[in-house]
Amino acid sequence: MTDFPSDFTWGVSTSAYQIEGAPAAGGKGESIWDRFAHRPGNVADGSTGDVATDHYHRFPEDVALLAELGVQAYRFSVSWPRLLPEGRGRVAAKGLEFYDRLLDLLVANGVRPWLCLYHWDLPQALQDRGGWTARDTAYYFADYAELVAERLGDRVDTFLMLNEPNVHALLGHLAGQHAPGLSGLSDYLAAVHHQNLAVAAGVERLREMGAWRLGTVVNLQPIEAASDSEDDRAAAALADAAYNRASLDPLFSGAYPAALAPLMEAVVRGDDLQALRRPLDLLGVNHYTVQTVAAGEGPIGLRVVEPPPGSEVTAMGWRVAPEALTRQLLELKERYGNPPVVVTENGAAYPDPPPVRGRVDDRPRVDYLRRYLQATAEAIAQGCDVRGYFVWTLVDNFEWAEGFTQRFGIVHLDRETLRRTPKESFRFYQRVVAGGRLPD
Ligand code: IFM
Repeated sequence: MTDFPSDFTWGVSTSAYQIEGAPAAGGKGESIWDRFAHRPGNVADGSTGDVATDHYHRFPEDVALLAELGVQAYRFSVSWPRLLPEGRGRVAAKGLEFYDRLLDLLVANGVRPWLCLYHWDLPQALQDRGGWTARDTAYYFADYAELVAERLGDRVDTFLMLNEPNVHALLGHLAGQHAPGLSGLSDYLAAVHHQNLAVAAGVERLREMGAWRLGTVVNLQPIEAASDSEDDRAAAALADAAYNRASLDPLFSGAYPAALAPLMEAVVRGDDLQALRRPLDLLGVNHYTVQTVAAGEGPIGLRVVEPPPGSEVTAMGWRVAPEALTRQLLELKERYGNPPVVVTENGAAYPDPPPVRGRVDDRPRVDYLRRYLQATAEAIAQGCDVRGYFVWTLVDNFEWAEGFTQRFGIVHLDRETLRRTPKESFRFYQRVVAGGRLPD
């Protein structure tokens, strides 16, 4: 048996665009993902988040699943354009009502709401003004955070600022694979910096308003060089700076990592760097895999190397390497002085079989979760201040550019009927949560 600390927080994570559907209900405004997913060729199976898991209408069923699972916390995101259709100014009362009802139900079921303010679905109206390439977006974000805190904050346990600004900047503003589909180096650099400003401005605003626990969320993964050559090692250092450090170094030490700093000069102004340094109550770490990079073409001169044939990978093609999570958590401890950390996402996509007599046999996911939980426990044993673990995700949902081709849920979704069926991994996680330990 592997025990976790008795005050460890067990949870599950989701995000608004991936589950809610109802893209225009209650006067919701268009988001950049509404626009991007509808453009042919952007999503693998041509799907969109128009229906998603229909959580907007079925949230009572999803909260009942959370209660059955027994988790103490639920991390979800609020859709900015559902509350502020134009991104600022006019508030959509129906949008607030939806989150009001969700929060009430969570609290009534003893599930603590962990509210993430932004998970990639920027109001299109703000994109039309430059989105994250515009500095003003950071300050509109702080105004939006204030609105959420004022109107919904009385039931919120923990506020998280942005989800994975590093991935949002890289895939959405450099690789063009995610909304808003940009691919210029200057767009990328601006998106990195302005999201960092948004985190700082959001934290500052909420600190003035109340005593919530405040954090933000990044996706971290160790980066390995494809070879020992100087070029590959330099490419790995740059990838590490862009992926793992561009959102965190400014927050913890008020500076950009050396490999990126000269490029960032184009967007940093005056005393920005001092403003970015903010104490947080916790850092959310999303972790899935490890990556290998080599020197290559492209705007920042590197390429991602696919895992060699025969590697153990998930359906996303991501290497299964639980020891990399331990390594990642230890690295955070060394780099930033052991901040309080919560694993806010971890999980895996596999081609699950369909339900048979109400059961879904997803043993590979159970195996993945077991090994990654063990890796989390190992990091704790080595002194990392890890305070919680959240599975990604509750119900199979819209996996961005992969659409519905990838299933990450511990609950199976029938896309025709929208029926939810808990998988074996749900039962496994239920046991982990109930006992606070990893069963043999
Ligand atoms: O589905 C995503 C989530 O939105 C952000 N983190 C990674 C998950 C799996 O790709």
